[in-house]
Amino acid sequence: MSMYIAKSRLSYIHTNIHRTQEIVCSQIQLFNMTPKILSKDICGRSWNTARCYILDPFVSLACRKTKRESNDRACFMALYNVLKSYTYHDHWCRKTRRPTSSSKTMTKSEVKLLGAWPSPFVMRARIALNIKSVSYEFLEETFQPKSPLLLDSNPVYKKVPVLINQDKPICESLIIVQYVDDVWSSGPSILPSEPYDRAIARFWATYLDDKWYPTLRSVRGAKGEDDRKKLITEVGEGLTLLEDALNKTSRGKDFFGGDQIGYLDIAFGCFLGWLRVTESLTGVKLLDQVKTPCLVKWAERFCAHGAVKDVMPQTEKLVEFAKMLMAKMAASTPN
Ligand SMILES: N[C@@H](CCC(=O)N[C@@H](CS)C(=O)NCC(=O)O)C(=O)O
Repeated sequence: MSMYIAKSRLSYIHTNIHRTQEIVCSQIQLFNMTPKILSKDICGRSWNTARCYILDPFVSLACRKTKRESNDRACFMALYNVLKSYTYHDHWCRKTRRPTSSSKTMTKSEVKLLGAWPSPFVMRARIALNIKSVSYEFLEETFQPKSPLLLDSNPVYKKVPVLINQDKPICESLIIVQYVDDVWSSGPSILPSEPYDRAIARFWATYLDDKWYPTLRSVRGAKGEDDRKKLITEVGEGLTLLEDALNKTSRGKDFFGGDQIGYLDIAFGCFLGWLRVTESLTGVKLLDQVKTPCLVKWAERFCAHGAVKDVMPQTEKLVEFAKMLMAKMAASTPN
């Protein structure tokens, strides 16, 4: 059985989200069916075109979500994101190409993510896939030794994450996030639409990977108290720069990406777990209410976000993992 949502209902999305939720959820519950959206004319497109694009790659995501999670809210959110993107004219124009094989709905086994639970870089890929409501198989890499799949799919760096889409591997977390944004372009956009904003987001993401995070990581391996203090000061200075970047790029909204989590939110947010680990191990508050008040609020919002909260490891678990790494490092370092 199918569910039909008429065009008039689409307009509810913007004007009355709660009512829309009721409509979608009640119909899903009522029929326990494959959602289908019918509209004679959406944003000036013909019924056939609209039907083709809406039914083909996107709605089945909502459908699969309901089956898997038996959760009306999750189903509604997936459906809502689909509908929302179709009511934006500019968004619609980007989607008028016939879906290529790579943008069609993929079955679970077609998308795999090779990762490791404590890895902040892996979290980036997971958040991006969650934002786009893409189902994927998570393959935990233990590195003992590195699996043949990892060595085959990332022979250059031999690191996780590796996203494997239809047997094609994509390596490097930030490249994966951009790839996910390109392939599943129907979902909420991850990269900013303006070239300048994209450039700025990429600038800060590169700063985080090349400078800020390596400094944070080296706090754990600091040689002596002076070295540790110097590194902590550098981390704090970086956070002040990022506080400023947040104020500029968010333009008063909740995230670096504006109203929604975007590229820079993902690039930075994935390090929050390890930032807390460093705070816990050193006893120094790095994300500080006085020095970086906006980042403190942003971090709370980021961690509570639906695409993030299930993939953000618990700090205590990460602290245990960090202690194990430090013990291993100490054991292998000659006196
Ligand atoms: N620049 C890479 C970094 C990935 C990375 O460092 N991954 C770590 C896990 S957090 C890894 O696979 N380490 C295994 C190794 O270095 O042998 C990215 O952004 O994906």
